[in-house]
Amino acid sequence: MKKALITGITGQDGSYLAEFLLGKGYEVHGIKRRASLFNTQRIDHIYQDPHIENSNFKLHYGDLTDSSNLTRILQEVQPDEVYNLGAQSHVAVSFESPEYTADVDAIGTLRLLEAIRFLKLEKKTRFYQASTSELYGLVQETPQKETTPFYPRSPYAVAKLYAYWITVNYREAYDIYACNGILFNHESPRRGETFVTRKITRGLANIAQGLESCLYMGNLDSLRDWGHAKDYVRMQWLMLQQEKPEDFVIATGVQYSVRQFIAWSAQNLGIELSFDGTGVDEVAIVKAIHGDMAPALKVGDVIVKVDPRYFRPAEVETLLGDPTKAKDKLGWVPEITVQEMCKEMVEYDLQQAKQHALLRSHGYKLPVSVEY
Ligand code: NDP
Ligand code: GDR
Repeated sequence: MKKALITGITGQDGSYLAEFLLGKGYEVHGIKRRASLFNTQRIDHIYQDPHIENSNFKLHYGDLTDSSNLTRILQEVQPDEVYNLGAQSHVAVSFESPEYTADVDAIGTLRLLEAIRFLKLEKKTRFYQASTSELYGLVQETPQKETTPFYPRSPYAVAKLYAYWITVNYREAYDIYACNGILFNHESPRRGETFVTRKITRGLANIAQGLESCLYMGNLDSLRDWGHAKDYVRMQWLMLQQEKPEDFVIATGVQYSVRQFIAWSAQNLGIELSFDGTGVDEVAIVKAIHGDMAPALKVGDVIVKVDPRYFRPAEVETLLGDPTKAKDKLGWVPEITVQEMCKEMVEYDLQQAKQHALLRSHGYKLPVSVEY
């Protein structure tokens, strides 16, 4: 039985990857951070009581800022594959916590690679690094592929640039099987609530159910190449199954604006929107309502407003990936379209909003809005 160790197992990708690897018969180990509240909601459905014998899903307390902890876990587990998905992964937050972001996202990667080297696991352990389309930042070529020059535009992207190159360096210097997956944005109902797609689907579902009145957004013109996280974790595994380690762009090859994603999300709730104004004055107004999913709304309501507080100090305006190499070498075919994904996310968030509305009508106080 192969053993995999996943950092960031409690995150969106970690949870899908853990499910995927368990399905392939792996023994899956995950590193989770100690938190004052439970932080395992995304993996509770695959959790196994550690008291049962032959459990093939194990969690270890740890942190990417703690070398001795990482080294001890690697020594204990002796993994065949390490997936480094752990990160302070929010671009806007990285402008507020740049040093911490560098420590976790850049030096955290080095710590893991050093642990592999220190424990002499170079020949045994294959390493996947969660690299990102944010490396392209101020894009130098469209669409972006493996050879496109990088131009990072945030402390997050700069930290990930270090992680990208240290992964390449350890591959070349120590012959470790180490790969970068340069993944473009990927989303799902498990996406963190402060990333733009989930902020939109959750915010509009809450508004439709009367839990909130307005969704405040940043740059609506931003263009992204969005895929589904389930499709993307399959590629993370495939990259570690090749004869020799290489870096791959994973993307759909199609881009849309944030405004378009808002319009689709609204349509999935039976709401037609009209966008008025531009830049900081832009708003979206309810033009028509179909069906009964938005009982709290009426025609003419303003439910989206741009708020400059969500503009970033340096923005990545456009990203569009060219996944040709992954298609040719890994047989990459994304199975879920962005429109299908948007529908799935809205349905999930509408269900949640209905439950919250019911609980609220019985006196429970629940948080509904989020920053970023
Ligand atoms: P999430 O933000 O959902 O998950 C991040 C994970 O990292 C969480 O499990 C989090 O733990 C953990 N983590 C954060 N800080 C630390 C730390 N100091 N030590 C150990 N673990 C830590 O991200 P995604 O699942 O969306 O992304 C996975 C990886 O892929 C990240 O590295 C991200 O930067 C990268 N990426 C993501 C893309 C996307 O579109 N989703 C695209 C390209 C790259 P906790 O739950 O406790 O917060
Ligand atoms: P991104 O994702 O920065 O691409 O990083 P995010 O969803 O946060 O932003 C995408 C684009 O939408 C614009 N935007 C807003 N973003 C947020 N969060 N909130 C808003 O209100 C808002 N309004 C407009 C942003 O300015 C941006 O242009 C994600 C993360 O998962 C990274 O970890 C990963 O590396 C990259 O995707 C690929």
